[in-house]
Amino acid sequence: MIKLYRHPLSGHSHRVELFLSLIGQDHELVEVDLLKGEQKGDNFLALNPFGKVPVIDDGSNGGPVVWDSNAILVYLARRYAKRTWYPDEPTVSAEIQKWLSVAAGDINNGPATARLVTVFGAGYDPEQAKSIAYGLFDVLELHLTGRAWLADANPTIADVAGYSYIAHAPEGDVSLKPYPAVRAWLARIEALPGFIPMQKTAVVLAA
Ligand SMILES: N[C@@H](CCC(=O)N[C@@H](CS)C(=O)NCC(=O)O)C(=O)O
Repeated sequence: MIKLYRHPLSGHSHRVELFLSLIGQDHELVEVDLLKGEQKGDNFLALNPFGKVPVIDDGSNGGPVVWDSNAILVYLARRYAKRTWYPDEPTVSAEIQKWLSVAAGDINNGPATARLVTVFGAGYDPEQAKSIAYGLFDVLELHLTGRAWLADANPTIADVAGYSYIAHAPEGDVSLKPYPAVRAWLARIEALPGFIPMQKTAVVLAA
């Protein structure tokens, strides 16, 4: 069975857990205690030299260890999912890659970083993170107006990669209220069979 090393409040971990659930793939969750620094211990560094969750170990199915949430989505989609989650037509796969890059860029530097400050007290500049988040949401709102999914006519791994930190942006004091098309897209993901939410945190500032 696939082992998923994760932390319950990590959006990067949640996107992988969400995808495993959406495609109905059996897996075992292995908790990594980030607050105690377990991710920087020798055992975990042997899995991911960057010392970050998520990581999957698919060794029991003859597969690899994969770190990086987006790389894991690509692996799982190609190996276990229906083709529609990651079609290989050049135009669609380029569209998907654009949004995976946005997930690793502005989503990470915007809503994810703003939430790191409010929820975990991380020492980043909250105003800079919020400004990146609102800039991103302005673009997303336009992109999702008149479109159901980010990259194709069906949901793809681009939507999965985008979901967790955008849905939890209010925990970082970033409001989703001005963005009805973004909220409708989140609701469409939440209505998919197999959807599982990420645990909410105690610190929730703006709705
Ligand atoms: N690019 C990585 C980022 C993963 C990441 O930032 N993980 C955070 C949790 S959300 C982590 O493990 N942080 C612990 C640390 O940096 O010590 C991915 O997409 O998987």
